[in-house]
Amino acid sequence: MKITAKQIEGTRQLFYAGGKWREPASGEYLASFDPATGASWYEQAACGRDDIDAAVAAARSALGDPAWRTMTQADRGRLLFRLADLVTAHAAELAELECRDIGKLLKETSALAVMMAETLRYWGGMADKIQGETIPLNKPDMLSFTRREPIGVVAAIVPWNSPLYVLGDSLAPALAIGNALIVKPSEHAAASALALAELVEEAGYPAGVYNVVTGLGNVAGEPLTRHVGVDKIVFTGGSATGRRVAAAAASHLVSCNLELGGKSPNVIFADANLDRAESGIVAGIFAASGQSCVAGSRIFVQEGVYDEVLDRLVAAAREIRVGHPVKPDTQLGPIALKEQLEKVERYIKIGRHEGARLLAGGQRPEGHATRAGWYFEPTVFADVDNAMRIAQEEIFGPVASVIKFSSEAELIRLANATPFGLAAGIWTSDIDKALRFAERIDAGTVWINTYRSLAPTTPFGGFKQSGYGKLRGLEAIREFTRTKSVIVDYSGQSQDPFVPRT
Ligand code: TXE
Repeated sequence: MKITAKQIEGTRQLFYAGGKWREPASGEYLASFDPATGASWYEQAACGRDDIDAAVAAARSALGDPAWRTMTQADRGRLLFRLADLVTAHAAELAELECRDIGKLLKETSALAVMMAETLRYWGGMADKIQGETIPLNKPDMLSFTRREPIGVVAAIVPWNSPLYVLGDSLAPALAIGNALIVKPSEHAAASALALAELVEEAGYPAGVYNVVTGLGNVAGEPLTRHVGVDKIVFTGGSATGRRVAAAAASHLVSCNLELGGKSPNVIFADANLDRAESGIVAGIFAASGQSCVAGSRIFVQEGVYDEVLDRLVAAAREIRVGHPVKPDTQLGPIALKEQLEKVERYIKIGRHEGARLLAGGQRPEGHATRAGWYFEPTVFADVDNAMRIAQEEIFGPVASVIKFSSEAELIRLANATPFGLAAGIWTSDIDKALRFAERIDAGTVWINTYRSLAPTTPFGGFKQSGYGKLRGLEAIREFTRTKSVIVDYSGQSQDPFVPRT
């Protein structure tokens, strides 16, 4: 791989379309910053409308290329297995690139690269099992059958928080099914999508099946979502941008998937195993510095154990080792972007102003190792009211808002009182209570006595303002195919032209 952290440092990276590395038409490049130091470390092409046109033309031509169009489903599966093996072989380099780009712990980016390869293998196995149905008609000597066809050109707009892993959720089904893909990675985290282009090429994909356009959201992303040559959009990112993407999709009547933010409840009942619950709560809000769409940022604690859980959580927050993301003993790395760090700081002021009790963190840490980068201490707000902004709005940082509740009915009411509906967690030893919660909560994913457990086999996507459409699992087949119904009359008789064949 040529695109490794060492090799791209200080360089300009071109964009990738039609199997070629290209200069952006603007001739301009954008700096990418290393959150651990705050310094620029490479530059990416600032793509615009002309470059998007080129990428769409390349993808459309791949769809017509017999090497891709007539490739058997089994062979498309084999290609995905080959790509999965290459990702596995280069997981360390991919992990290092992402760690530099977004400051996520190297051990987490390493795990995510391996998980992305697993997603590719899941869809590699699926490729030759995607099939239509034969449907009986209420007529003799007639039948209908369905074909599941690729939709065409899929645009995947990817955020900065888990770029490679999120990309895998679109890439794997899109290519298993025979679509062509254009990736627009975040301007803050493009390196892994670019590096992947080398592996896609090495795996043997025809040119134009995988393309990467880099640059700003409104300059490169928006024209891509409005392009009439794009047949499907998969967007993962913030809710405000999600609304713009949905409007762009509507402008040329194509469907889109929106995987947006959340304000997920993570609930501890008094009968929970508190040791397990504590680690699940910490995993939910402090892992990845809280920059996760499924972050369990509203922590509901039942009154009988409220003080004990608060003590545990505050002690755990204070013990978390904040430091450089490459160091193996670091538990919390920097925030990925300066703007994001400033957003977190704004919410600390808001929380204080709203009257929540700040029990831990709330500021940038002291100390030499973390002075230069965009670090923030694990933060706990107690006595939060669910109506406060720190309980309603996505902060996307290591900030826990702890809310007390008494009864199950009150909990369901409060937990559902949010515009979002992405995920939810519950900690209890009472299976009846857990299942009642799973049924009544408005969330696309519910975790019982676990949190942040993800699998390529299990549909994922939010309710309410967390978006729509499902990635992962069998449900994703629908998202990346179009169904064609074929009706056949094998009676050998002419039909009455004036009576519909109902
Ligand atoms: O995301 P954006 P940002 C949330 C989180 C964060 C907030 C803003 O709360 O603080 O969103 O983050 C591209 N047309 N999440 O500004 O803007 C952009 O270039 C087409 C939650 O970084 O949503 C990038 O590739 N594309 C989330 C991608 O959209 C556009 C993960 C996401 O950027 C565009 C990240 C446009 N008009 C942030 N504008 C999650 N669901 O996990 C931007 N983009």
